[in-house]
Amino acid sequence: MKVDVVTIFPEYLSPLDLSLIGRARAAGVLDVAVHDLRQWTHDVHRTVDDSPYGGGPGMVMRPEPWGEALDALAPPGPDGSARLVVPSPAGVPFTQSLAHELAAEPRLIFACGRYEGIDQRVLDDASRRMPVNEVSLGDYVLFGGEVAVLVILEAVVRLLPGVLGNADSLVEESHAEGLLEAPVYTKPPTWRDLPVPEILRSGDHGRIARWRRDQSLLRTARRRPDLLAGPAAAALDRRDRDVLLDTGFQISPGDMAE
Ligand code: JAH
Repeated sequence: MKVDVVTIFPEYLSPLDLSLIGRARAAGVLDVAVHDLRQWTHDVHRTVDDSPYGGGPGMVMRPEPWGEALDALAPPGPDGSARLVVPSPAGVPFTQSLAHELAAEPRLIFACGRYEGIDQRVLDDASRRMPVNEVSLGDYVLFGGEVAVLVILEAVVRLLPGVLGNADSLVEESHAEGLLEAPVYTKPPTWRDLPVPEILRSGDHGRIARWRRDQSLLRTARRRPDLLAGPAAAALDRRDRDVLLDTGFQISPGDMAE
């Protein structure tokens, strides 16, 4: 996979040289290039922003440098293989499912906005040539898209073949269940007077699996009830429903499988 990142703060992306992403790059699975947007400015002050049409606070990123950057990295014409990803608090939620989609692309371009964001015409123009995804990591506002790109790339790169061992593809499958994971423990059996739940040391794999399922259900009901309101509810069986009902959690009949 080839990845280009365009930013006015290239040094913010230096964590890409470290750890697993650095290892994926060393292994040849991943080729990342970080570009300074200001290389596509022409004025002496290398201006990238201006005041918003219609008024309002802050500044907006001017379209011209972005247009030249995207023309240089994904030239108009045949070879339409790149996909543009733009982190924004106004984007669609970034999910594990979108991470899988992006991991299947040969070429990703990330555009890091700053200030109040990028002139919308940059995305409208790019979308005439390539798929464009404005994505949000959650309902909070950062200074800019750089740290969001690090998060998205970490989620995508660990899915690339040859980056991780199989232990992690199992974690993947259980998250695909749409429930939060049960708590985990390792040695020692008691630590600071806190014992590991006895059942996990019992060797009874059937009871352990049921205990973990119950913990997943109860955690999800308490912490992320939204996950139990949608399609995840359809994957709940009768026993799951009884566990939840015992705790007073309400599931709409329409959300349940029969
Ligand atoms: C802020 C451009 N959902 C996380 C997130 C992603 C991007 C931004 N903020 C939050 C952002 C300012 C300018 C992007």
